[in-house]
Amino acid sequence: MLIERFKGGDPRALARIITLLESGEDFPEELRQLPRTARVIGITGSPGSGKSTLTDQIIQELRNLDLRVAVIAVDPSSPFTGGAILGDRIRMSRHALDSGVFIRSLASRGALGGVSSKTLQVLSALEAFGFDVILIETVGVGQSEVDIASIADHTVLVLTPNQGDAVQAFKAGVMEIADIFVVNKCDLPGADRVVRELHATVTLGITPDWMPPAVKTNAQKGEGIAELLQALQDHRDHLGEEGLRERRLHRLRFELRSLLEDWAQGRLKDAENQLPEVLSGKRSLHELFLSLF
Ligand SMILES: Nc1nc2c(ncn2[C@@H]2O[C@H](COP(=O)(O)OP(=O)(O)OP(=O)(O)O)[C@@H](O)[C@H]2O)c(=O)[nH]1
Ligand SMILES: [Mg+2]
Repeated sequence: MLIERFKGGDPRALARIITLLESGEDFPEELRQLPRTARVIGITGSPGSGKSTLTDQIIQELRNLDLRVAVIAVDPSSPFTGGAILGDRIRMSRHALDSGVFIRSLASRGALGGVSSKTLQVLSALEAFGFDVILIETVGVGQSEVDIASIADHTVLVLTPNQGDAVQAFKAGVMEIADIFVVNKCDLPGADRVVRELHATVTLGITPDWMPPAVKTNAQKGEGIAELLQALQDHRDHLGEEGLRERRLHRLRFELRSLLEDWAQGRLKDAENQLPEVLSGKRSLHELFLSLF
């Protein structure tokens, strides 16, 4: 049975369940009770800032610590989708045969790239499967980077030196989501300037009393990755059990809201057909509204 194989740790059963979730099946009841203990790290930033390359390096470091790692890439354009770029395929292939690593890409919701309730269900499945760390890569355009901060325990915002005025490049509300800034591609000129800019402008983020640090990395060469992991650990220590609990409550709230939104969307579709009756005065809009429940 699929669920038994899943519980027995068969990655093919996990992949199958994720496919079923994606096609709209409900989350299996038998898996709901399994504990949720994975650390969830959100990695977001502009297109091409090096998120996948960085993720690949983080996987490597975590594997060195013998942690089991899953990656969700929420973006159709991500190299994780199957490697439009040959280089990415080669780069990812080093983890392909590692049973402690599971990588899956998921379509984002609409053009804004928000995190959908399906993505959250996949996250739950990965947690239930027993991964120690789950990395979620989202492209920082539109809604996704704000969503990611609602579901991750730690949110990493990736910037690059060639972004011009890096801090101004993001729209209001985005800088605030970062628990940790990464200035990637630090081999390019201007990295120190971006770090200075961050230090000058960044105030407290969403974690109380936590000043988000800026870590310089060269993801291509694997430089600065140990420092990034240390920053993640510092943030974890800062959160403590209470802070971590807060984050998880936040994630559950987000998940609940997503489910409600999906439900409301469905009901709206049903109700739209009946709007002509409201227009012709056969029934009131309020009556129609009440009939939806
Ligand atoms: N010079 C330099 N190039 C890098 C570095 N890290 C990544 N790159 C390159 O930047 C390009 C984009 O890297 P990706 O990891 O695909 O970036 P991404 O943010 O995942 O891109 P999207 O998922 O498409 O938004 C690739 O050609 C990488 O090789 C770095 O530290 N220095
Ligand atoms: Mg990518």
